[in-house]
Amino acid sequence: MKIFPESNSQTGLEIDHLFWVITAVVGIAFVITVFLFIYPIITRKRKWTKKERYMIDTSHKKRMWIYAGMFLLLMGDLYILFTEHPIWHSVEQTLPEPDFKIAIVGKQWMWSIIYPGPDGELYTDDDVSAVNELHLPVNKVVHMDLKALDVVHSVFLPNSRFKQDVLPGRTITRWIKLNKEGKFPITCAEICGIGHSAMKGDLYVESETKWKETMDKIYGIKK
Ligand SMILES: [Cu+2]
Repeated sequence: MKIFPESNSQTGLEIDHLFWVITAVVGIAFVITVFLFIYPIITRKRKWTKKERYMIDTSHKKRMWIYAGMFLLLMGDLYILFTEHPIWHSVEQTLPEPDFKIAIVGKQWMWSIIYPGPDGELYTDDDVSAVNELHLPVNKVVHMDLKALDVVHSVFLPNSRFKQDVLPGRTITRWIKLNKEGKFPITCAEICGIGHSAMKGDLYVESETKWKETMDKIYGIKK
């Protein structure tokens, strides 16, 4: 059964793995909890008119069951914490050296992609902007300066499991490294007005040679 869209990054696969870890741990806790609620009801022999007490007695032996449950829950939470922390750290708290830098600006209702131009530097005179069309090289670290012009938007690359809110007046730099060539969707994941659902773009992940040709085309360089 396929639940997630095809992944195009290593980070994406790690996040998927994390999803299943959390689902399993929380799922087991859920099943045990529901069982503990329902089992006494269906095996109950006393009259329904009698008021029930939570605990019949508070002996040490009975309390041990409560402590055991709390301990298991704590272990489950710690397991999730230690599994997710390295992924969180690499996604959110590190910024590896970039091979390429671009800026994505969200506005009602489109994505403006700013390429650095032939000099490779963003925010210089030769920058070139495109609408809803993002071309990135495969297996390269890309830094993205994410911004919004008018209201809050959210850059969502479902295949990369990447989502970042963008706010007017603020530049958020995130990194991404894609390992699969192809065409993937870019969408907005924050209700941003009447045209929100139409705020879509295309992400093209290309081999280095193909990508360089595309860049030359976008920059208007004839060979
Ligand atoms: Cu939007």
